[in-house]
Amino acid sequence: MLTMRISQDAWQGNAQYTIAVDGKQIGGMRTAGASHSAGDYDTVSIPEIGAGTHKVTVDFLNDAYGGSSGKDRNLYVDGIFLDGVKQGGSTMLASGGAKDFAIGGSAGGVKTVGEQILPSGWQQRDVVESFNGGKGILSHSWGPGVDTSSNGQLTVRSTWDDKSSGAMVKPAGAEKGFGYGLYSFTVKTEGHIGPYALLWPSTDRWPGPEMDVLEILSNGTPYSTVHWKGSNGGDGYKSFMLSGVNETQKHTYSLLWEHGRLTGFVDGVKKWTTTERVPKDYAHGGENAVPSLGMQTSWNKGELGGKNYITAYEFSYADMNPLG
Ligand SMILES: [Ca+2]
Ligand SMILES: [Ca+2]
Repeated sequence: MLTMRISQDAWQGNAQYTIAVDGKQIGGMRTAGASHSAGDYDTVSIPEIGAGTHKVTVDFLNDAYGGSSGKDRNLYVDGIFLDGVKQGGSTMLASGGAKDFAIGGSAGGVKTVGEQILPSGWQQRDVVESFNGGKGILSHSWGPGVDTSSNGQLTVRSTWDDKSSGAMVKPAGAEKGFGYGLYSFTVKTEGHIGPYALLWPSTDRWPGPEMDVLEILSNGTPYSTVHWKGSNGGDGYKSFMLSGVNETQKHTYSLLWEHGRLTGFVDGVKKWTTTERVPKDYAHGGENAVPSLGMQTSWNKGELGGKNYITAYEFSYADMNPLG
C-alpha cells in the first residue's frame, strides 16, 4: 500500500494533479482539497504497487500566480508512506510540472536513533522522552509501583497487593496529547501478565480509542490490541500477536497511526497492520491519544504477585506530516 498526503494553496480554484508509478498514470486527474496552511492534507491510497524500488511522479497541472503571496496556487506532497514506512518525500510544488520521488529503496531497513530501533525513514523524532529527569512527560502517574530510582529509566512494578500502577501523559482533552504519527516505546518486561505500553483516549473516556502497543499473554506471547466503543457502548477489540518477540529483552515497539490504518512494528520490522476500526485523531474529527505504560490488575488481579515489571528506556513520537 502506497499512501500519499497531498495539500494545496488554493487560489482561483484548486490545484489539480496526476500521480504515476513507474511512468504509468494511476487513475485520472485529481483535485486537491486540503489547505496546507491549515495543516490539513488529503490521503491518497494506491494499493499493491509491488515490492522493490519504484518511481512515483506527481504532475502539478494548473499552477497559477497572481503576483503576490496570497495569489498563488501551489501543490504540496506532505508525505509518502510505503507499507507504513515514511519514504522521506516532502515537497512544495510551487510551479507546474512533474516531480519524481524514489521510494522503496530502504524498505525493510531499520534505523537506530537514540535508544530506539525504528522503521527506516523515521529517524526524525518530534518528541523524545529519555527519562533522564524521572517520569518526564509521563508525569501523570498513580499507584505504589512507579520507580524512577534508575536515571534514564522509568519502571512500573507490580506490588504484593496487586495495586494498579502506571504513568502517562495527562489526558486533558480531545485536542491534547498527540495525533496521527509514529509512537515508539523502548521497553523490557518481566513476568507474563500485567505489563503494558499503550495509547489512551486523550479525553480519558473509556471505552474509546485505546490502542495497546504491548500486552503479554499468560504464555508469554506479546501482542497488540485495538479497542473501540462498540455499537452497544461496550468494549470492542481485536488483537494482533507479536510472534517471535522475546518480551524479556529490550525492544522498541512502535505503532503507526495513520488515517484509516494502524501498523505495528517491533525493532523497526512490521508485524501487523489493519484498516478496520481505525480511530480518527482530533484534526480529523476524533480525539488524540496519550502514551501510557504500567501494570494492569483489574482483569488479572491475583496473577501478578509483586514479581512483574516494565522498564521504559525511551519513548518518542514522530508527526507524520513533516511540512505541517
Ligand atoms: Ca504557484
Ligand atoms: Ca533512557
